Amino acid sequence: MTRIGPTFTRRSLLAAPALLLAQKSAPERPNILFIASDDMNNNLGCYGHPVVKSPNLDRLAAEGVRFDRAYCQYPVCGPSRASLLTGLRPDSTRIFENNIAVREKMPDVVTLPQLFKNNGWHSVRAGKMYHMDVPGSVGTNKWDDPPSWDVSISPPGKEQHTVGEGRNITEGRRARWEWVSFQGEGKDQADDRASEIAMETMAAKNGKPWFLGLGYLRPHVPHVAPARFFDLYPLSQIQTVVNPPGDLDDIPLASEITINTRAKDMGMNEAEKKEAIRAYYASISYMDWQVGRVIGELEKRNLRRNTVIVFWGDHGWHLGEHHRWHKRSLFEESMRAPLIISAQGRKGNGKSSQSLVEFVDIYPTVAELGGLRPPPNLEGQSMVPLLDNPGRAFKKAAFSVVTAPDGIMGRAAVTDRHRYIRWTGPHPDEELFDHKNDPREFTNLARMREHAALLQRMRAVMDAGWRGAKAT
Ligand SMILES: [Ca+2]
Repeated sequence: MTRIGPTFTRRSLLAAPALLLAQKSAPERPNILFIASDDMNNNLGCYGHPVVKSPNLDRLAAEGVRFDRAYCQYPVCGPSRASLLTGLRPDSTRIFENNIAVREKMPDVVTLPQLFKNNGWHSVRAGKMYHMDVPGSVGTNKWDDPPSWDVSISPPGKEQHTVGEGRNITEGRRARWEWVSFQGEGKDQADDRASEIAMETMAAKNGKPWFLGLGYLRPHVPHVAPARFFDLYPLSQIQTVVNPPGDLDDIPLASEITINTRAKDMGMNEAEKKEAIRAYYASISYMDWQVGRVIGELEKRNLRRNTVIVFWGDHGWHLGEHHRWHKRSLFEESMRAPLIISAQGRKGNGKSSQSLVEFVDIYPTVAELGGLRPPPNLEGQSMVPLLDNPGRAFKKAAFSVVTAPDGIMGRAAVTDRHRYIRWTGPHPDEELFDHKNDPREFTNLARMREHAALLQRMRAVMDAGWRGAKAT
């Protein structure tokens, strides 16, 4: 116990009477079950998907508030997670790529799990919370942040080496879309082990509440899941996206370059696309099943009432929209991700919120739900008012940024109705979409003279930035 020193003791003695009083009236310190799913877009039953089966997350959404317009601050794993877990935007974290440890750039930052740890919570990581290269670095702690945790575990997993039926659909092309359907429960999978660690954490009796960062790898590729989850999705039921001819004609070169590592549709034909989508869906249902196991254990131990559950995907994922099968775009499917918060007794539980929220808002929200004061320099705002009144107005815009080789940088501002994207670097350009008339973002209005006034207004939103879009 390194923190017990003269200073701690003296302060404790002085604080003791006040603390006792406060404890009588204040609620118990809640456990925090903080669940991340990798490359998870909004294709969940609770978000209205017609085919995907996610009964456990649907139930969680019914017991909490589902955020329908939650946006990540960078649509790639490492930068998004660094931003979310520090409550700071990429311009402040200066993490614009994968494979950078948070503490390299911010030695003194107090991360969200660290805040809880510093205040007496038992802080545990099971699986991918900060960046982890999947599947290459599964089982390693390469880009973890040790000061965030009391216990930090990267369970190994067999990933694409799992014995079963499957293949790499895009073999020999500049992409990898591999799946394995296996028999049995998958005790050799990292996600299964992560659930076991989570359940062991709940069983520990150390007198402390816990903060549990539970990071699932699925539905990130390779899509490895028990056969019964593949069986949920007959190929005949899978529908592929139809992009109108010429969809990409009005898309800036910079936008194209952000995904140039992958060929258009990864060179897949219709049958291969369906096979790829089925594998992604099967991985979602497997991850959902893991979530169900963990929440079931929580209920069995009678801990559900005093546990705040937060579920988030680190960014979205394209399944063929604009011929993309990846993240790293500033389109809706890549920038938006699922977010569900379930805290007992909130008036908005069972409802959804259409208000714009950003992933930097998660840190101050969870801190408030734990009764903790977050660091003053955070760049998001607490969503707790939305947990009681999900229909309440919140932010005027949500922001995301993405980078690409040769100094290309794209910034997106999403308002209630529009998306504006500004590209800087060697190919400066703009995009503007009207979600009311064009929800799938096929027509770039920035190229049309008749929308010049709207373009000016959206440029002003971008120029004012997040400080100008704050909730009041
Ligand atoms: Ca990811």
